[in-house]
Amino acid sequence: MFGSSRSPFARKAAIVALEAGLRERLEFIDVPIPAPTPNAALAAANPLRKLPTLVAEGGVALFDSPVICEYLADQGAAHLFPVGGPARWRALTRQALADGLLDMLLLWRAEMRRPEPERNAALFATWAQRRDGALDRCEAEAGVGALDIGDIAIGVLLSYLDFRFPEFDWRAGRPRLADWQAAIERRPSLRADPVRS
Ligand SMILES: N[C@@H](CCC(=O)N[C@@H](CS)C(=O)NCC(=O)O)C(=O)O
Repeated sequence: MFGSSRSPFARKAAIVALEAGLRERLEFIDVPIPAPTPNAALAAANPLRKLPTLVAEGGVALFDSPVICEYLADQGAAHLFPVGGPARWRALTRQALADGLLDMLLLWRAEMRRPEPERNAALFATWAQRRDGALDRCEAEAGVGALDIGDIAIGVLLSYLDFRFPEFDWRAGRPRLADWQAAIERRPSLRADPVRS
């Protein structure tokens, strides 16, 4: 699997590999972001050159992270993707919520790297509203139901916020989510180093 120690999406896939008992069979190839030159093997597997990209047995390339996670879970942690019914749509939608906010946070960081006069201030206001709304949804739903891919995606999202946006106190006003995150972070799969475990 092509990934990066700093990619939350690659971390999500590595966590699912651990939950599925597959981590030893997974070779994690750490690709720097931004890369000075494109990684040729990654580009051959995925023309979008996104991380993570998994080259499965038989040479089949799989992406993006929801597809990789479902493939890995299918081999040892199938409960993470409930089969059919409301539990499935809830799990997938919560994964999409977390992944969607992560996509936005990557754009946020890119915008912050531009010189201040060139930044689009209006973007930050709408991003902040969407971020807060998504986190409020997570607060409202914290701890409901059995562990699934939505929970893993939200756990990854919250630790990315701690890592990249330490000045933003997402825990303020969200006590259930804060307690929930402290608990899920104790799982061995979330404690593990995504690259070296
Ligand atoms: N929707 C994709 C998003 C993947 C993504 O944006 N990965 C980032 C790293 S966190 C990436 O590859 N960035 C490098 C680039 O876009 O060139 C997924 O879930 O896998």
